[in-house]
Amino acid sequence: MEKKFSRTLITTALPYANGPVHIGHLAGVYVPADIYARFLRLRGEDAIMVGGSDEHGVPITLKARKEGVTPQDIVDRYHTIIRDSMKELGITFDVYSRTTSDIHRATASEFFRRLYDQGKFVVKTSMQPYDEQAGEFLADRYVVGTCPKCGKDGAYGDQCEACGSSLSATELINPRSALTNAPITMRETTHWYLPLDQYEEALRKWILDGHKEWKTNVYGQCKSWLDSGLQPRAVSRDLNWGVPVPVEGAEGKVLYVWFDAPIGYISNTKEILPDSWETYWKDPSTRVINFIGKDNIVFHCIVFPAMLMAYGDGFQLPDNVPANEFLNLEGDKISTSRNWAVWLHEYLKDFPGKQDTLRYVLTANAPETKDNDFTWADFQARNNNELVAILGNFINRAVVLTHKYCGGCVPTPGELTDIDRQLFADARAAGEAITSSIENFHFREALKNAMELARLGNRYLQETEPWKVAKTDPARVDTLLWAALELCASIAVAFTPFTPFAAGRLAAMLGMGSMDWEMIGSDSILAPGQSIGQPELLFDKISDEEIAAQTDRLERIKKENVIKNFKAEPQAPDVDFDTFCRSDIRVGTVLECSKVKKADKLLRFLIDDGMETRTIVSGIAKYYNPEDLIGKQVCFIANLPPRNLKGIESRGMILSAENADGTLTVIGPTAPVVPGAQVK
Ligand code: B3M
Ligand code: ZN
Repeated sequence: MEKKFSRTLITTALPYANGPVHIGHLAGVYVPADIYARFLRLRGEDAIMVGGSDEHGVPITLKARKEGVTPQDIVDRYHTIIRDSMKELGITFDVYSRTTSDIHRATASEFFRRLYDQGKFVVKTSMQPYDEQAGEFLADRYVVGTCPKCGKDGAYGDQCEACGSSLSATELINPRSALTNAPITMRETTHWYLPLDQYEEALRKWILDGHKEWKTNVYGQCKSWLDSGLQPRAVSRDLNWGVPVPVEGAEGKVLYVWFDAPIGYISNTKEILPDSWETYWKDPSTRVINFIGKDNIVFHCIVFPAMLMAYGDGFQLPDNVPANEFLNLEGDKISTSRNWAVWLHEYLKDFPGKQDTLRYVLTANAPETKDNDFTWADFQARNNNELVAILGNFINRAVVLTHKYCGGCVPTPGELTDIDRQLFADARAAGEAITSSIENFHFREALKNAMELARLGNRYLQETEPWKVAKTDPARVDTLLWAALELCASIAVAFTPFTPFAAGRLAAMLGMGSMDWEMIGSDSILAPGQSIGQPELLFDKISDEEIAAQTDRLERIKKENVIKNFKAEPQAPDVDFDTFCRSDIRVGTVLECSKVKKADKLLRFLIDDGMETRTIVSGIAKYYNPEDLIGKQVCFIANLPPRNLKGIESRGMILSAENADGTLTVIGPTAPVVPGAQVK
């Protein structure tokens, strides 16, 4: 294929430094970007991958306030966790920087100033919610109140989560500040707006006519934004955390986080290439690829390109924006606030040395065309049945057989037969399929084609049976194992983008020198006579216990969330006092407690009620070990008519409280009392 571009600039969405990164970020952005970058480098292309933490924005200030620390403390903490964990996963950023760096603040500031000086902004004055107590303007999200649509309290100024309506802060009934709970007032404020409407035509042409090859999800979203007409967007905010608006009289105002964040791609490039960064941004023979998640499409395809158009000076627009859909976790949307995620830094602790497994699973199951689900069962199955049983198994067989029959050296091949030639032809075809899939950002398909190499190898050994041939034709064994080892070398190259750690160990085992993408399918990567290393397992099985530890954790989190979100039932209608007093509630001591046969819900109690021994049957067997209740004091209603339950006469009802998750806890006195004491 003719190469149209001289170099590639790969950008990766800047994760907010208000939490660690999770598998959703990885599957959506960082793993595919890294596969792409490693692939281009193996092809000998000039490619750089830039990234960094997005350290501005309201959520960071809120988290800081909640913890009683500064926003800088928050971003320092998470920037370090994010940077280190991505490095450990083998994401090969050429630079991973941050938007609080001096170079970024200067770059973003200059960018704004140039647009300002050239009159590219419109200025608008509007009324915005203000918190008098905190002395701050509030973003819509930080105004709470009663939803005008469904009447539930706790709706946000931008949305009611109870009924799903989109709102604006001024529509809320009894609007209050989420910071201080004080009632809000409205104050006048002035901001700078980028008139996106002025760029609409140019954007339409560039995307709708010029980039029909973009992924349908990306193209479709752009089309629907453009078709509904673009509006001017504010690019400044009233906030004390961010890049100050570099204009006199703009004290207390900062650049909107979505204005400065994409400029981070430019600052990051400057940081590593202070002298040649412009080549990567302004030379038309540079290709720019933005890796992002679907929620960032409008900013990368509409807003940032409009900013670049407004700036001019030769800045190139992205060539492609291969945005991914979302990854869910065990059927539920990943959520930082609900802690419903697999966090990368925790994964690395729980599965040391298993970076490749995560990379593999997230690629095999990447949400490229639709939302996908990560499950621990699938994670285990893909590791054990694919990485171990197919890929690891082929490599291991080839290396073990070489030690057994060829003295641990790459043998010299004899004459090749059809089956040998076919092996290399198939491997070359798989290599070409991997290449074109990666070039088209179809990473799942690329990985499938890479696995095809290992399948080919297993089939080859199965069909040629070197262990049998060894008895009759030792020279032929040399050819067979030579071919198998050459295929192993192809695999080392092909898997470098996907599972770089295993690929590196494999290359070392085979004594390979430098790698080149074109080697895939070649029959002359290895030097005959060269000794190879001892067989080493590239992948280990993941046990049921390891998986259970993860699913138990998720169960626990689910329960915690149910309890956190519990809303008490509204109070029941009043009863008069005399009616209430007719219930005779007593305390009794449990003398005996046992399961009721053939009734898995029921426990049978013998209770000392101060007068006699009373039998009560209660439906709480799921929540207690009967022995644990013996000797405890419980409250029960003493004057209910007897009931027959599974052939036992139950005289009364033991009182329990129902927790948010439906579990029952028996109610008793907080200090011992005499059996038969009345509850009043
Ligand atoms: N930090 C949003 C996000 O993490 C934002 C991306 C910025 S990319 C310039 O979804
Ligand atoms: Zn509502």
